Amino acid sequence: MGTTTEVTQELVERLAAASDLVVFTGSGISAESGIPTYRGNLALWAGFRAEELSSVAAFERDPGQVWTWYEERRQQIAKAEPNPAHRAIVDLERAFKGFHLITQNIDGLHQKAGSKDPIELHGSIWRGRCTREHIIVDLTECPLTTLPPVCGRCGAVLRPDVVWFGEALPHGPFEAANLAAAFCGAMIVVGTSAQVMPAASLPLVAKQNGAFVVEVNTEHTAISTLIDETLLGAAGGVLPGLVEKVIRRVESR
Ligand code: BV8
Repeated sequence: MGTTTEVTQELVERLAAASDLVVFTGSGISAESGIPTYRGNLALWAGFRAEELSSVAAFERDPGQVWTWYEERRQQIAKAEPNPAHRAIVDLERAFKGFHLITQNIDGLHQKAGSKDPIELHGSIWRGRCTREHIIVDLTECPLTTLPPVCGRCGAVLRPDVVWFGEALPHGPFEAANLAAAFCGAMIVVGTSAQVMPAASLPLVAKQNGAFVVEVNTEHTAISTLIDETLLGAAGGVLPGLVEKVIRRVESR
């Protein structure tokens, strides 16, 4: 379980040798785009912890308050641009036949960077779900003219189409993520503290199935002692260099 601040040749070889590569991201990858992380400035809002506001109980108690929080995050994310780390992942997707991007992020910045169809484990802040009919609708209007937004079909209040604490992850995406993790030859984990379950189990699923697992983070995380390598640094700073070397190695085969 090594720690490095340099992109070593061994690291490049192990990643380039993978037939199937998975990239798994958390909010740290969007930090350099100006989006606060959960353990960072997003931790507290109006005296509430993020975990408290991201809950059915909070929404039932005061849907207006929860929507005010999500709308503030939407407006902040709408102004944000993908950073070099998001773009490096798009380059990886082009270079590897077997490639999956799994994200815990609801900000949509991977898609904005050009990633094809990331597996969104925790949903998206750019979709809504009808609280009566449970249909999912795109909610790209920003700022929202009506808060809380309502269902265009039945008029019931919409909720953000995100997974709240205490709620199960959507079956399809979680199943697809587990399969991708179980069958990959290597996984790059970027910008997650790996504390929220069941998402944080995915790097361990990959490790247990023989994959080479490296994390890119500004600090050690809950999985650092359980995986192969920790590449210490800001994702926007180190990922482009790592990806460039890996792609050159893949293309030299
Ligand atoms: C469920 C959407 C059951 C909403 C999110 C005890 C043990 C195990 C589990 C639990 C437990 N108690 C409770 C649970 C369950 C709970 C959980 O795991 N809680 C944690 C806090 C202990 N999990 C759940 O509730 C899940 N559901 O268990 O349901 C069930 C099962 C079946 C049937 C019915 C019910 C649902 C979890 C999903 C919740 N929704 N988001 C919204 O956003 O509003 S989770 C949300 O938080 C994010 O999506 C993400 O997953 C998580 C935050 O983690 P990170 O993204 O890693 O962010 P963090 O700030 O922690 O870390 C940032 C990292 O980046 C740091 O390491 C930092 O160093 C690094 N970094 C910073 N800058 C940079 C950087 N790295 C690189 N470059 C940089 N520039």
